[in-house]
Amino acid sequence: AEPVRLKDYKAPDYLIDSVDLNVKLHPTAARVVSRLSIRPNPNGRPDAALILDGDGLIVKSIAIDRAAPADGVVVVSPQQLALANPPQRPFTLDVETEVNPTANSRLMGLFRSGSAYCTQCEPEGFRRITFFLDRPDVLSVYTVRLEASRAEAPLLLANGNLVEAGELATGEDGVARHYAVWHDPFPKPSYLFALVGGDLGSIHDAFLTRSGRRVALGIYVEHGKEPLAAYAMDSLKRAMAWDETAFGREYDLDVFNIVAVSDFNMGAMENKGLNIFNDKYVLASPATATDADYAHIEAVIAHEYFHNWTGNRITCRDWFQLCLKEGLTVFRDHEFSSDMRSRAVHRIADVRALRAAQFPEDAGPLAHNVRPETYYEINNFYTATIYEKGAEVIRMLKVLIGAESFSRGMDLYFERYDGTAATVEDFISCFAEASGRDLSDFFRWYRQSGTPLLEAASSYDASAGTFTLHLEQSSKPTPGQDHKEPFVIPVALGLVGPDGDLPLKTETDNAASAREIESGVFVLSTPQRTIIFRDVESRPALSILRGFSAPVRLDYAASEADLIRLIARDSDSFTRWQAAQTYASRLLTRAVADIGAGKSPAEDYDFVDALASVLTESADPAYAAQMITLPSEADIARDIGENIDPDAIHAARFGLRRAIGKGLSSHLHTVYARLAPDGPYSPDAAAAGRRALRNAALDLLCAGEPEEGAALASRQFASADTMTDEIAALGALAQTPGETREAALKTFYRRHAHDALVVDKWFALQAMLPDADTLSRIKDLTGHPAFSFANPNRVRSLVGAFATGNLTRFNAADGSGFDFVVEIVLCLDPKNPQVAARLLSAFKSWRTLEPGRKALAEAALRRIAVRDVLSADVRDIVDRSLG
Ligand code: HT7
Ligand code: ZN
Repeated sequence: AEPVRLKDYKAPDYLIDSVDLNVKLHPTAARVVSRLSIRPNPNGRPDAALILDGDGLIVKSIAIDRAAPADGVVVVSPQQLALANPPQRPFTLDVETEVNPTANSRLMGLFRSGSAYCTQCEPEGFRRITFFLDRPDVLSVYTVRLEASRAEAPLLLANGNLVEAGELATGEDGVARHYAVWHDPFPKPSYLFALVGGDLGSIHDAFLTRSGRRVALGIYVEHGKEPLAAYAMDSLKRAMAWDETAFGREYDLDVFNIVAVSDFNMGAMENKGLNIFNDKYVLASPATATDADYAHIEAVIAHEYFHNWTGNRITCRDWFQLCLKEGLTVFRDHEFSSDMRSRAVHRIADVRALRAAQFPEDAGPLAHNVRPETYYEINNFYTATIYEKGAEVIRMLKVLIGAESFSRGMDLYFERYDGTAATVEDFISCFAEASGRDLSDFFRWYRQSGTPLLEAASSYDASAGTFTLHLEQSSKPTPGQDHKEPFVIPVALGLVGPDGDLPLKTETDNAASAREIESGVFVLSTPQRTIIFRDVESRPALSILRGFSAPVRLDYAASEADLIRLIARDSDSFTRWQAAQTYASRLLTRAVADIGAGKSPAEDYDFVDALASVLTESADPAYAAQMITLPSEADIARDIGENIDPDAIHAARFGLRRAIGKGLSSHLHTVYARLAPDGPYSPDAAAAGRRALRNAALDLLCAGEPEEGAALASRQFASADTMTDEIAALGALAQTPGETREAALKTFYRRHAHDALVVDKWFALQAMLPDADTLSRIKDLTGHPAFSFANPNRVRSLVGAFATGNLTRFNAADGSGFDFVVEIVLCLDPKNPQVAARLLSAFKSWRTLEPGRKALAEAALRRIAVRDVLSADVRDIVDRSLG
């Protein structure tokens, strides 16, 4: 098959001004009558054929201008409805189709979750409901009439405002039916269409917009779970208020509804006025959700709400522009969460997530541009590169042009492109105009894939009092891109003396350049640049890439003494944390090499002492928790880069945890005792930070003093009144194989067997155990009554957690982990290709493995590639992974 190419974009030949849908819900034969008001697009090709997209549709009737078309005028197949010579004037097209929601295991189009009916149309699901120009640049006003059995679906929701509802005469089958009509006045692309029908419980509230309009808010959940939606509602109201103050964006409909369902391919969907959510991102109580879950709920609720302006009011011209809505909306949700919580801690968490998910993507065979130029399957482009790197690029833009110009650029974007389907060029042009800067080189961040390497080297001349910094950037080839132009990299930095930050003075005659340097942000837009600082009295420690000012890999050979100084003194909370990570990463990399050479790793007391000071001096427990948490095994693998032996990495990390746990024992015990829960539960950042530090201390104690640690963990497991503390204690106990662990696992299941989302945590924890018998445990768990391959959350928590969160067992030396995941991918593919393909992308770093494992991973991938019948989703991932 040929890929879709950005350069081939053509405006649609026809426009669809309005869509009237009449949907009769039925478990196996839902009827959809659609009336489309179509007209030729003045910007399209005259007399072009009209080809509407379909996917697996059964056609019942067709009319053009309300009359049956003559033979041959309309050619239909399940995948397409074509008019070779459509009227060259406005006309209506009526089509009645039938679909089977119960058989829809792909969870795209109209499907059922439990007994409820719901839809997922992004990116190309609307064509599984009715024939349409299913592309984001066709904007239409929708009116939707829903009809259903009142007993089966007392609730009928669609986009927009409710205009009418009522009872229908009981039919011959004796079923009492009712209807509801929803109208959405805002023209929207088909991917934002949604409907829900079912018997659900709900909570309601209202939001008064800054211009005084009252918006009715509703969250719909399974009956009995209403109290669990309170935090989501609170998050929604805070997000609505924040968007008004931070971005000047007000909500525009009379209602905003959220429906939580348990069968969902992704996190949530921003359908206009009717967001549909994976219930994982709605339901929370202290006893069932961790602090991380609360933070995710807040972030995802906000993210989908923010799409109302960045995605819905201004949408994407085509799917190549996906980052226009996703990167920007992630940027906005990060800003929101930073304002709601600790900005410093949030930045660290975001960078950890970027490095864990996006850096390996950029370094492997699935690397692609933030704005891709070709795709085979758009479903596979909902990636960390589009979302997280897309957000980083916008963050960089803000650093580059300054907050004021950035804010003016955003206002201009909202004003100029409201109601349109825009491009990334349109977006960037607003900032070029607002700042008066030429951003054409900056645009390379959208056109070139791969993570640039920023190399820094420095020298200090004591007699001259100068500190010279040399910066150099380089980028490795990525698929389809052998050569790269230099990126525009804002490098925020400072010089740290024994007592803290030093003033930045430079040796340059150029006033603009001096101003730039003295502001602490240098722009590296050429392959290299040298900066000389003057009046530097003693050798400073370089604090570079403050705030993680650009998504690059940094290579700077800071001395260990400098790192210790930064850990103690850096005024930038990100680089202070980074110094601790860099120090740990060095120790771990050395330890991996030692283990590989059959030697035992050397101990380092300076690092342990530095962490001791963090524990005694840090005022913010959440930040201290980040400081004492070592790089993950995947982080270490990435730092090493090639010839990866996951077992050596695991052993090295365990060794360092044990050394810290032993070395800091008394500090950790003090912290653990000092931060014991007191007072009523609060999900706020301060209380969550205390729990985070206490549990990080417990984890290290368990590594350093297994018996004492296990005793603390057992006590915590027995008495915990929050899920955060309960799962942390279970995780700590699970470090040691044996009776205690198995008993705790059984107890946890017994306590929570009725709650699928908590059972998911139980699956995930077991899937990530480093023990040799983990795979057989997982295989057994696939037969557990709580597990189902039909539910994406279950698959992700068991198989997904194994493939992406268990470095040693997924990459087991005998290839058993690869074989298992391949087997699951093949079995899932016919049922839910989107979930299967996402699982397969866990192989994205296979080329970095040591030769034995690498060969086994390749063989496993080839077993998929040779299959004749594969979904487009899995075919695309396997071909690119091997390409
Ligand atoms: N815009 C949405 C992306 C999405 C999606 C959501 C649920 C199921 C399938 C989906 N395909 C694409 C979610 C978001 O980023 O906000
Ligand atoms: Zn989004």
